[in-house]
Amino acid sequence: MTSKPKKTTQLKRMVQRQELAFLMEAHNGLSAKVAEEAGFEGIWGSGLSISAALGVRDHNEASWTQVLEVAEFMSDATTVPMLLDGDTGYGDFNTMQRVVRKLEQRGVAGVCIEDKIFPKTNSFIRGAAQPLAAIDEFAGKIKAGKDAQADDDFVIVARVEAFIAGWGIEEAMKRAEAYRVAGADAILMHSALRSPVEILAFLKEWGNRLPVVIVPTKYYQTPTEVFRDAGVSVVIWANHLMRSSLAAMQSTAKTIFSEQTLLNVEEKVAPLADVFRIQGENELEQAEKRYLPKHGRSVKAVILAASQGAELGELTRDRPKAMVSLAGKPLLAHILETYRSVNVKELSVVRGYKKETVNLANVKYFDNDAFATTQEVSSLAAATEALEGDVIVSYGDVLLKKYILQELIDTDDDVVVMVDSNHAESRNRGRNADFVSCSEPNSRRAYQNVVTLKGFRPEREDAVHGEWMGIVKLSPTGSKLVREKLKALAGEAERVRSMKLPDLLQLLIADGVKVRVIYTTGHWLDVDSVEDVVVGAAF
Ligand code: SPV
Ligand code: MG
Repeated sequence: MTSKPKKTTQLKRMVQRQELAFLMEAHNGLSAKVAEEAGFEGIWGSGLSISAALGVRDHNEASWTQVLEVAEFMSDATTVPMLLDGDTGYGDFNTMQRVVRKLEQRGVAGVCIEDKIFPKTNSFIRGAAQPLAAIDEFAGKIKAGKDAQADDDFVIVARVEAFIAGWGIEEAMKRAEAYRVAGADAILMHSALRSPVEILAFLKEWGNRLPVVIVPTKYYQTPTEVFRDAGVSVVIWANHLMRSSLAAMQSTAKTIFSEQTLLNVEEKVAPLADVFRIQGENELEQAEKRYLPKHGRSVKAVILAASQGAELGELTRDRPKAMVSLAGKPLLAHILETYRSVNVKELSVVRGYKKETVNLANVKYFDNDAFATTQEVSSLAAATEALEGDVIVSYGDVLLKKYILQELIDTDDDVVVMVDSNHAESRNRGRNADFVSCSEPNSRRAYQNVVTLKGFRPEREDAVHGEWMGIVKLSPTGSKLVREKLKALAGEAERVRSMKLPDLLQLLIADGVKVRVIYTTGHWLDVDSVEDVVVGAAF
């Protein structure tokens, strides 16, 4: 493995090479990681974005050591170099020297300073009213910075604000040249116009004296090819991660505020799994395996997929229902994917009808060869070996949203079932659903209490509290209870033959086992008609 050059060297090469380079704005560790993951070779630690993310103005309201803290998080979070927006250097030449040393210590590859007066304000706010630093004073600051750096490759970019302040090309040229002579590694020429005329005029006159960096926030309509042809070295996309996250946060906050529920937001925000991935949770998990004494539990799944599903007609002539294609892949593949997305990796499938067609990879298979004359409990019994530890048992024809699995994973109770309290629709469709009665109906109170399952198919209509969703989670104790029950039933082959999972759960309840209920509404789909296959494809 060839190791990457140090960050300072990477940045210096980006600035100096012929090929155009891009820096993407970031303002904290997360956005820095996002920029690197997207493929950017380097990061712009934007003063505007960092201050906005901190909830303050781009007016040196955050102290430079506070900016330094943020820069350190960004630098630690990434392997690509960062050019930090150092505003005016936060003081005189002396402060600048301290800033450079501190940035080097924190792994920042370079700093850009602008020729304004401390405290500065953003270039797009009253630009023409902003005073510029005296040229010789600013040149002294650059020289001091270059003298302070311990690493030869640390980059100091001098930013010229002449155009911003309403001065012309002559002043811009004079300043750029003075800063070059003072030792700057590159010139950032800024412009607030909507066209690149000032920038192109400068580039033409400047030639190749030093690499030129630009920030096309206002003249964003210019094709990048124009910058490339004009000999620009680095383009900075200066604030677009901050602005895109602001827009997303505003929309999410508004929706949750007005709707008082997360239902319409959950599927639109980044999944928690992605948050954990970008945080490197995986790495910690590996480290825990190496350094911590063995503990912790992983959840497994057993999926019952033995039946043909004759109600799907032609679709299940040559394969079981679980292998019917939905949006380009088998129903079972969607189910396995959902399990894997919540880190349930040990997956067992019980097959029966046309078992040779149930052949997805990385799954442990159990067979119920008597599928034609038996029911679910016989299939479950075939997988007794997998009923060990924390196990979720579900059907090969039930699609679930992953938060439902996550919710089950997070429970500690011995036997837990999911119940959809919005069962009216199933009733309307006259489906053969597993209606249940619970210790209390779904309500605010139900969220505070532990609701338990009283039983299936209650006789009285008003005792129906919902529909069992065909999913049950067992703790290690719950798994043991089920194994023991299956063993006890082993001698009663005739009885077991016709038993479905609800019958087994009913037996446990009769034994005094508390079956915990978690209520939900929707977000699952029992595929038991051709129409469901169509709906499922969009699920
Ligand atoms: C920043 O991103 O903070 C900059 C660029 O300095 S600009 O906002 O264009 O001044
Ligand atoms: Mg700035």
